[in-house]
Amino acid sequence: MPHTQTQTQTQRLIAVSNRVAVGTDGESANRGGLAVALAAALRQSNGIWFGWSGEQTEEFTGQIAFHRADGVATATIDLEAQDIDEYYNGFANRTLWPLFHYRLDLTEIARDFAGGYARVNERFADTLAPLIAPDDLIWVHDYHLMPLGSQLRARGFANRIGFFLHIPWPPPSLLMSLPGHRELARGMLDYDVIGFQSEEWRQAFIDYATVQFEATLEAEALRLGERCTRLLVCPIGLDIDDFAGAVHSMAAKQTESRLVTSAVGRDMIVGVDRLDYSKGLQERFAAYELLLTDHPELREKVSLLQIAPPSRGDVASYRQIRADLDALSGHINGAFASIDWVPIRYVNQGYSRDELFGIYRAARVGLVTPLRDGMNLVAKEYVAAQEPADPGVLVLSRFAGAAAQLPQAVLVNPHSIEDIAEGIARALAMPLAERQERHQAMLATITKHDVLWWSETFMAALAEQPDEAPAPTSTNVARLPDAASARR
Ligand code: ADQ
Repeated sequence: MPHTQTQTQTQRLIAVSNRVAVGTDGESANRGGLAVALAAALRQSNGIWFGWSGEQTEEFTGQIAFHRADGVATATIDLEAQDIDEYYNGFANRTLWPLFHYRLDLTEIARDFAGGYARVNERFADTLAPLIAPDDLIWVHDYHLMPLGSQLRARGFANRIGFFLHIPWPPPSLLMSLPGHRELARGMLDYDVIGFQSEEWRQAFIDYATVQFEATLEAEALRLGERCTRLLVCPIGLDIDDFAGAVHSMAAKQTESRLVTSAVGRDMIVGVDRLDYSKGLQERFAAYELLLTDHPELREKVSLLQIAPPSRGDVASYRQIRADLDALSGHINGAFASIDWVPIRYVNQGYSRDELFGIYRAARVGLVTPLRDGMNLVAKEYVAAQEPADPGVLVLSRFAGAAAQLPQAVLVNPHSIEDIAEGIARALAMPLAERQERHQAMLATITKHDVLWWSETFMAALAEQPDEAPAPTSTNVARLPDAASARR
């Protein structure tokens, strides 16, 4: 049934994501920015967060486990082994993730994967359906659940339903290599609002939908028949107050001073990434090797700390990258180390937010060089952790969504080891006044467009009735810095 009433802030939010990122035992399992932002919106509206528990069950029953964690109601379901293989490890992580990160070479096309993906999205829709009231706002997250909106429409739900894509949307020519691409993309137009991390991903979606479906662009919405989908550029941010609050924590101070003490007279370069082929780690290591080769004066004067906890170990391409990086770091250390200097410290574990803050702060250069990334929060965390009077320099991939918001970083082409090496050398030599100026500008952006701004902006668009939708100059859409003003 169509909405006619004016919507208010009190409408209940149902957030849906593959995993629910708050603990089910009263503890926070993963207090990432997403958890914080959604938790605030969910608490405010007395909402529910629905998703997979992460647990496996013998046979799917659709039984929902309800919990309350940190004041947030969660509803989770268990999946059976075949679902996890075909939907999560299969279509999500072996088909969509590589394809949407422009890695056609790693994209696995398998009918079972597509079938499992459709089945699990139907299971999500069937299980969620009884929880939905007519006025609820539904916010679906990420590439695991793209068809969920159309699955809910097929079950008769006329609620406002929005979708946020955390990763890039690929160019049409890449997407078209996926069997079933039309159905997948067509389903997206059943959402009322789609949020993208950057204008580039939004434009790629428009390019595809206007050609494949003859959808028409009206202001910032795509119209296809009766349905109108608003396309929002809404970059995710940090929980800035919480993150910057780590400056007072004992763990941050201890970690920073431990690193500073161990690196007397040396500049530390830091990388912090999930171990993933999209993060450009092999190229990064090769660039560091080139830096040491071309700049002998930097040997013994710099060190690279790369933190990369393994992820998705069930997928072969992830085991491969791990083996590659072990070999590369061993090779570089073998070639350059001296009795009291190790060029690369490569650490495969996770750290707490406070420890990460201390690590970022001790580093003269933050090296963030993904080959492709929806946003990249590490870039923002590195900037937020710096001491404004003596900040380090962010070296950032042009192909991360974050580059559109942070043109004051030293932007590099992550495919070119020469460009990365030159960027690191520039960062290491940068005078204090320039470092301060660049840092100040980036910090202002990160502070203004934090994670609460992100969720409030999306929620405002979701709650808006179609005839209330603003003209294209709306101020609730991120006005991103002019890329032309970017300094290399
Ligand atoms: P990710 O690909 O996981 O996220 P990213 O945005 O960098 O990438 O987020 C990683 C988070 O994990 C950061 O908050 C970081 O601090 C944390 N992390 C990484 N290594 C860690 C370690 N060793 N110890 C502890 N914490 C660690 C996806 C998309 C991104 C998008 C986000 C959010 O791929 O492009 O920015 O979602 O939308």
